[in-house]
Amino acid sequence: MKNDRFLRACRRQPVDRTPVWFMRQAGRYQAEYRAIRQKHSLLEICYQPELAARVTLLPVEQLGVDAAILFSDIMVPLAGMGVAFDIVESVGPVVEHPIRSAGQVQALTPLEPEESVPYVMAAIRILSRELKVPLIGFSGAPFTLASYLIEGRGSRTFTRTKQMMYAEPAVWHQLMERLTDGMSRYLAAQAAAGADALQIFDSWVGALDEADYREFVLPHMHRLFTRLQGLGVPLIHFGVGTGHLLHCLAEAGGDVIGIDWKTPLDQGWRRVGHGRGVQGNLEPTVLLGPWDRVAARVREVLRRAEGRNGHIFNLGHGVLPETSPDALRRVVELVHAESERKEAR
Ligand code: 1CP
Repeated sequence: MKNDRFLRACRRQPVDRTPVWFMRQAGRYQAEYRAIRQKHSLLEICYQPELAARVTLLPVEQLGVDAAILFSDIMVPLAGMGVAFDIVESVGPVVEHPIRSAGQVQALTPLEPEESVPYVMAAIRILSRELKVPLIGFSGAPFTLASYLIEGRGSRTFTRTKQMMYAEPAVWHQLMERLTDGMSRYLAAQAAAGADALQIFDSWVGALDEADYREFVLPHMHRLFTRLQGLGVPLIHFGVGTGHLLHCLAEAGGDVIGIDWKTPLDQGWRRVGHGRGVQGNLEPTVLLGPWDRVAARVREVLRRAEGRNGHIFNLGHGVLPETSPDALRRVVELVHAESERKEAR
């Protein structure tokens, strides 16, 4: 039988132990991943289902986490919408022709996931046969994807993205609608192929204030979550630097809201509302420090969760490449040991 404590926590049901997984749990901190990357580019891994499945499985075997996340990238489905891009060493995604005009938005093609990104669904089918823990499928959220499409690469200030929002709101909303439509089809196809839960990464939306989030993002996210609700799988809504927006993220949708490390978990959970689950929120960099400090900070996160149903332990953002696999393994053990509930179930 599959380990279901992650799915039970998503639904705020009692669990025997707090479930734990890590964003970016497959990656550079693993010697096995680095060895595979010597031979294959990141996109090659994404495009070969057997390879993507193998990389997805690595941390599950090594760390004992309670969920797997599909190895892919938020940019991958955009290839199916006619966007040419690459993922460049130590830069990240680079878009060949950044979107700056209404014509370019109109030229985006509707996503047909099974036709244009069949390898993603093939990897999910392999994994749902092989895994003993639930599989998390994912996509980028429209704002975060739009920021890469408009800036052409990662950004610290999101100047051009905001410029389009303010100066050409009609074009902005049209782009957000296309991305919302594409990602809702993409996520539905992942659930149909066997993904047990779906996480929507709005990694960079913390760059907006509440008024701009409400005007330029929330209606699209609300539409996305409304469409996904019917799939019957738990939905996780995550962003970084969103302490000031957590109530808006909850309003937009998601069964579980991700909390980054800058907001204490109990405060974040109050802002989200106790009627939802939360995921988080150990500061990822703490893992580079001595074990005593790591253990104290893990206990602090659990203390702030107060044993309430609906907590999924994670980092506040992705695992850093400098992290030792051993530290992650010990965190999994500690979370399980500290959170063991005697009379659950
Ligand atoms: O080869 C490498 O190791 C390069 C680093 C890398 C990795 C491991 C990139 C380039 N993408 C990925 C895989 C990836 N991307 C996963 C699966 C790994 C896992 O979680 O186990 C996932 C979920 C993503 C999603 C992703 N890509 C996000 C959202 C999550 C987040 O971290 O906030 C974002 C923003 C991206 C863009 C991206 N892709 C790669 C990099 C270095 C970046 C960020 C660049 C930037 O700062 O703008």
